[in-house]
Amino acid sequence: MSRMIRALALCAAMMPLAAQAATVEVKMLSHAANGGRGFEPAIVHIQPGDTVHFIASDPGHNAQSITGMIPDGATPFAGQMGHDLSVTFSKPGLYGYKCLPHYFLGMVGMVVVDKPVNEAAAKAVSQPGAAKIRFDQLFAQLDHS
Ligand SMILES: [Cu+2]
Repeated sequence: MSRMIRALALCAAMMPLAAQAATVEVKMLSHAANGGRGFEPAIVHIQPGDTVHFIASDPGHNAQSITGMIPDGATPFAGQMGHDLSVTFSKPGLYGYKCLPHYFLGMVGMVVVDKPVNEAAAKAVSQPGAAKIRFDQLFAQLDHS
């Protein structure tokens, strides 16, 4: 193998490390697949450095992290009502989030960055109203994915 070809092969082998960060879209909806208000998709799996773009598809919603449901040392986030929000996630772990006015109605979602290392702590957070039912569904989905 010539030195040039060897160098090219090395570059190709290293490509995944240099892969561009991805952006994933999550819609904030008044009529999600389950019939009620919700985030779609409700669970997204991404890698550190990737961005989630929350889209204000319908008015009157936001996305904000739930205290106790993000990894240690991670930065909480909170979008403005009715506005898109882009969040870049760097720390691995599970991020539980809510729509503030519809939290108790179960408008919640999860972002999983690499592995849900803080899943047990996130599960232990007490949830209001229908948010508990919805999170039970999402955790069950996560555990079987
Ligand atoms: Cu909402």
